[in-house]
Amino acid sequence: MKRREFLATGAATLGTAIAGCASGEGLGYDIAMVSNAFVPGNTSPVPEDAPEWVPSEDPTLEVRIGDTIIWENTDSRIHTVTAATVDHEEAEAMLGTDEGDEGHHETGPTLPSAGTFFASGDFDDELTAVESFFENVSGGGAIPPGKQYAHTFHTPGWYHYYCIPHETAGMMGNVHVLDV
Ligand SMILES: [Cu+2]
Repeated sequence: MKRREFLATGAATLGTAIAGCASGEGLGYDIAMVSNAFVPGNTSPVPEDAPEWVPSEDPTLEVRIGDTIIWENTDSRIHTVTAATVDHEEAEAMLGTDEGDEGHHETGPTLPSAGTFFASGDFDDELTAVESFFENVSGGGAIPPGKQYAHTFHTPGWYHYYCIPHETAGMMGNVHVLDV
């Protein structure tokens, strides 16, 4: 086909790569994992009434209850998807990033409720996820290049997540699950 037609088709394909409907069509994922960043297919601004701990500068994907988000590692290095919790300060101490990190939150991130933690590797909590990454327990939650991680959100609210080895480089993002 002609180059112009090809470009038009490419744009249409990109347009379908939004949360909740990406599976099996378009790019096949909602959030790309690139060098030191999460890149959602589309981002929403963080409103002023969001909790104080939600970093407004991080890319924010808005979804609805029951939506599944698919992250894909489109990079050549490994990454993780790890939700930040009330234990985040302790996790940063383990990561050695607790000093000089302006990105996080005097109050500490809190998930909408207990049982809503998520992480590649399916660990039970944030500290276990970080520990397992460094001790390489069952792969440590690392997502190799070309692989995906998916999570379905059942509880409305704000979620903040990061990549364990690249948080200091600013590899962080937010998910806002709308109550609809
Ligand atoms: Cu990373």
